[in-house]
Amino acid sequence: MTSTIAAIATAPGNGGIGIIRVSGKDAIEIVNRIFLSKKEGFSLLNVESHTIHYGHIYDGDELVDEVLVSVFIAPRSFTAENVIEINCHGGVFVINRILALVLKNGARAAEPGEFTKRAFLNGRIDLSQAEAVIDIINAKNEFSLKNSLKHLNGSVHRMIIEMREKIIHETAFIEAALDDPEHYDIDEHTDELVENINSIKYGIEKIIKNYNNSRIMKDGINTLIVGKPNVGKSSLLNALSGRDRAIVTDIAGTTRDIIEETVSLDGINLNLIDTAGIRDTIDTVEKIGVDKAISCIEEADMILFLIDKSVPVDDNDRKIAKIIDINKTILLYNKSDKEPYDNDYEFLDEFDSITLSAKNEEGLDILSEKIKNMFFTNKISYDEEIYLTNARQKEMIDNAYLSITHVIESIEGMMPEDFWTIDLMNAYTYLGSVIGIDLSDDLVDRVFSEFCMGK
Ligand SMILES: Nc1nc2c(ncn2[C@@H]2O[C@H](COP(=O)(O)OP(=O)(O)OP(=O)(O)O)[C@@H](O)[C@H]2O)c(=O)[nH]1
Ligand SMILES: [Mg+2]
Repeated sequence: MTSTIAAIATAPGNGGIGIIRVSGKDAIEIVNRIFLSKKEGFSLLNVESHTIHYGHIYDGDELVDEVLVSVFIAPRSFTAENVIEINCHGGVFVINRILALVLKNGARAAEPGEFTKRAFLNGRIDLSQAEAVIDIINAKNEFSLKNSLKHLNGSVHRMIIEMREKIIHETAFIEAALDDPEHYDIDEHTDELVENINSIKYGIEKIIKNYNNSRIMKDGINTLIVGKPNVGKSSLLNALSGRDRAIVTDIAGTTRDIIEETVSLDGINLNLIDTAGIRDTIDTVEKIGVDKAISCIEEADMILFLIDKSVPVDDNDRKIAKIIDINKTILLYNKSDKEPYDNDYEFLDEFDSITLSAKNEEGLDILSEKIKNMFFTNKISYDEEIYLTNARQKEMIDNAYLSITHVIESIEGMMPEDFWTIDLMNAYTYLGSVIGIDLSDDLVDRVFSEFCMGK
């Protein structure tokens, strides 16, 4: 880990300012070779940490750009190494030229994620924090960004460390009791053990539950638009997305396939999914679409269920009302601009509903409000601090959960104590791997190669 690495840290192609980041033992020396300040006798080698310097980058005698250079001296930097950031005026050409100069003067091009990897290997951050950096880079919306920042504070880390401490404590007690039964009585301790294990199990459950919510925040709410044919589903998709995304006609059975469109409501991403109108049909193609629509119902985070107020309700409406989960559904009485048909809506009483006109775009603001409320109050709690940010962590925490469940089963099934400790230690290892303890290099490499260059 002695080489000095460099990369462009800002998004490619962005105008304005570009940043080239250099990290490693020789970082300051390398940049000092190409940086000139107007100040008499100035050298970057003599400056203090956390200072910024104005000057110019030169390629030999040729002026390349006017820059600001920030200096962070080891270990007080992100990577815990000497770090220099060159803020230049940007333009793809200039940034690349400065990077090339830095490389020519002794640095090597950083691999994707190498800066963060160094921070991890130098003990500056744990793996779950490192993964949160990936999420900051990729964050799709502001809530997601907020969560990523929170995660960097290490709340998952703290919680897992505590669980691991408890596990070690319990394991040690069991081992001690096996070795020295005269002094340690396991039977007397069993109740407390079960209580502790259950609290760990509860903690893991909480983390798993929040993982699903964090997926929603990052990737958006999968919002399914369902209803029988011709109720105005595609019209609603178009109205919410502000463009003619789906074909709208007065012919029932227009939409045959799944149509997706992402819209943003005050920072919450909705993945709107328009589907084929659900009805019994003998048309082969339409039937495939109907089956697809039905199969999406289960997985949707939220359902917008449309009823056409201007026509009689029928068995198709009733069937849909039966197969959707009322808790994640908003019922929309559409076509409010038309003369309403005198229907008995008793079978829909339980649904949370609003009336609107997709065609005239009336009532959409109330719908937005309702979606947001649903998201904020019923489904997601934003104050919740504990989130996992990716699938690898999820897999490990699932494994930990399984191991803990086995411990409880072994205790209840009066299995020999050896069985308890095996599963306890498995849980301990899995929890550790969520936050990057005891990882094989292979895994470290895999995780870090997901990072963008320069981060
Ligand atoms: N008056 C009125 N007409 C509407 C409204 N919403 C949709 N329509 C009309 O209803 C017809 C069907 O609209 P679509 O959006 O294609 O309905 P759909 O539910 O997607 O229909 P399928 O794809 O066939 O299942 C079209 O003629 C729309 O213009 C509305 O709020 N008011
Ligand atoms: Mg349609």
